Amino acid sequence: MAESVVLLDFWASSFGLRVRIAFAEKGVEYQYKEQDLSNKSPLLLQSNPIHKKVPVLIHNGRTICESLVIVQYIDEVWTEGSPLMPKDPYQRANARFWADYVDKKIYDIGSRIWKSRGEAKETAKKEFIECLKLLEGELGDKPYFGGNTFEFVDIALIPFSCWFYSYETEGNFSIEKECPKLKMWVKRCMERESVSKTLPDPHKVYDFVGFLKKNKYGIE
Ligand code: GS8
Repeated sequence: MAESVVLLDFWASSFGLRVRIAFAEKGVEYQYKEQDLSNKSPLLLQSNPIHKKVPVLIHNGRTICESLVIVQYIDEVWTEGSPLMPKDPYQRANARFWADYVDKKIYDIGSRIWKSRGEAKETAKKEFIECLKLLEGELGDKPYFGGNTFEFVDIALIPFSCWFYSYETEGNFSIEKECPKLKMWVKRCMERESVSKTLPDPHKVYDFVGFLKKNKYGIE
């Protein structure tokens, strides 16, 4: 029986982009089903009844939710190509720690930059730069978070880079100036086809941020 691999996703979702990059790294073909998050489909609601969020992977009729869980699942099921998780248990635990750090911080703080004003915006911006500096410290002088190979933490973080332009423009700061090594890492990752062909144009994301501000949050 032919395999059925279906991804429920939304084009600008950094979480969904992780899954798309993981599939590109593995060279796995899948059916992409764009979701309308303002009017969720019965398929999405049935597939992720707990969180009702994308991404959702439906593999041979069985659903897997949560982007980092899905990336690890992909790595375990499609073993061809280079592994996405480090081999060594300590390195693997460390990778999970930093991916979890990205999850707990970047999206929420980044969103606060463009959703807030005045003092709150300044606080969010400061917190965001602090997070990036910590991540830059973990990267150190390595080409990737995974050392010489593009791995789990790289996949967890790189999708947010297409939102960086929005955070910088809304917050009036420069990631290149604050965290030059992290910016170099973004450029290095963009040299990979799995990343450059998957990530949307940062200007398109910025337009989307403008749309959300106006239509969803009522802020100018
Ligand atoms: C987060 C997914 C998420 O926030 C993961 O998969 O890693 N921890 C989860 N998905 C958003 C789209 S990206 O902003 C989503 O589906 N939102 C719909 C909603 O909140 O109603």
